[in-house]
Amino acid sequence: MSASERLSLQTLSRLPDAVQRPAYDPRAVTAGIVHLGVGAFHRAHQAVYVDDLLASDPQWGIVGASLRRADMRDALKPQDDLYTVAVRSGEGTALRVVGSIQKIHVAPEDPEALLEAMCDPAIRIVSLTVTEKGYCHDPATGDLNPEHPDVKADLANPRAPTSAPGLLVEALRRRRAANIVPFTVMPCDNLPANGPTVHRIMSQYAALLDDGLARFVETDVAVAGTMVDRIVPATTEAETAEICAALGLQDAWPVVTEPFTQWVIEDRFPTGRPDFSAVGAEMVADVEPYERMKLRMLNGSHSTLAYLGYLAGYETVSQAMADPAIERLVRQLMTEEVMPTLDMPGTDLGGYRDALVQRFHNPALKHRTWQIAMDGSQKLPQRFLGTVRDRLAAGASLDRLALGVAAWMRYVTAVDETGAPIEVKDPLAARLKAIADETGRDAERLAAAYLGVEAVFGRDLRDDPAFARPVTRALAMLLERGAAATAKAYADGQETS
Ligand code: CS2
Repeated sequence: MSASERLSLQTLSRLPDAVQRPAYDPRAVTAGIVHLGVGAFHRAHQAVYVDDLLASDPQWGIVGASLRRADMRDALKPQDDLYTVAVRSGEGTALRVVGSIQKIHVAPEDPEALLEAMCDPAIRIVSLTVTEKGYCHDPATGDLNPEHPDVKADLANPRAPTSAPGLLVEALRRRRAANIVPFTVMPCDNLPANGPTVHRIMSQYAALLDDGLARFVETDVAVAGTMVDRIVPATTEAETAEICAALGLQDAWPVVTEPFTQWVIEDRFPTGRPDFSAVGAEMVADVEPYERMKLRMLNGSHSTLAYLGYLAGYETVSQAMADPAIERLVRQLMTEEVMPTLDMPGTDLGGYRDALVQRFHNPALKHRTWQIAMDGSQKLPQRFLGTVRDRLAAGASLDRLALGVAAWMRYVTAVDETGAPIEVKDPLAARLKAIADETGRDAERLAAAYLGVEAVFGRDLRDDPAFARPVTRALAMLLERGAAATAKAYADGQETS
């Protein structure tokens, strides 16, 4: 067998026995789901559940779409959209080839082909992983941002949209006009209350076009919120080479992930759905408490690790976690400041926290702090600020939350502790850097200037001294003593000294 041959339907049978492969004939599958945003996360999460599902119910294949770039389609098309999922932990690696994606559209190349797929009556679900910023909303309020350049472009040309809200609403409009039942929308991104939030964004977008359409979207379209969880770092070249060697075949873009996976889905699919619970998803009436728990516990800790860890010179999450002060700090953050805000009867939150700490330690994952640090302006509200508002309302302490927020502020100044530039990826990066350049290094002024960014902090937090004070204190210590020493001082309970 030559290692230069490509993974494909043709070569599938040549995989080593240890590699799991589809338990169905991918050629016999028909499409039931369109997925917008075929990135690593989708391929390691929803597409794996669907891969399990197809063995008993072959009508739920996935037609994928990339909303910006062609790279995923280009990588997977020559291999019949098959790809490998490598599940890695300290115990080793398990490989699995997934066949649930049937085709990938590239929206900017041919929006019409994607809209046609979304209007196929066999499609019952349109799911999304377009990242927080893909919803074109204001992160502080959760409302559509009508000034967003993609929204403005779509409103000017609504029949050939390119944004996620534009595509969803146009496809729903066409289905309505053709008397085809609407699909259920299933957002799978880390937004707060992602079901109601995405429903509102769609309705608001539709209202800018047509009142009747807006009413239809509001009342006749179902949006099933979800909580999704699996850590999926960007695949490195070395990992790709290792995986190809183990396959004996070339896979242009495998995904690497952890053993843990969780999917909680709001059971709201009036026009049909597959038996997701048969493949391990949890169907619930109200998904919000699960989302809140996950966003505040996992993602809040992740962002704290990302900003403090990056500034302290740690490249990956597991390296940051190997710093005992940072590990202690993350535990304190969850136990003392996040867990009291969660109302989860029947859930062992302490056990959930301990499992998270263990997942963050996974030495086999190269999850870069820089990757998680991306798009902080879109992530802070659901990861930190909801918790902050609950703590403020309860008159409770929030020093560790404030430290996470201050570490973000220090990070977006775009200069690290050695004076080298930081490549800050964020839709607001230029503005955030300009704020630092204009304001200088005075913690009080810098914190006040960042707290004034309304799209992140809203109007309430800027003027609340119970929040501004601990943020300013943390930022002062970060600027003076650096992230490693600050993390240690906070972990030792010396944050006010
Ligand atoms: C991470 C998430 O990149 C990030 O911001 O916090 O992608 C995280 O790994 C997932 O939400 C885990 O489910």
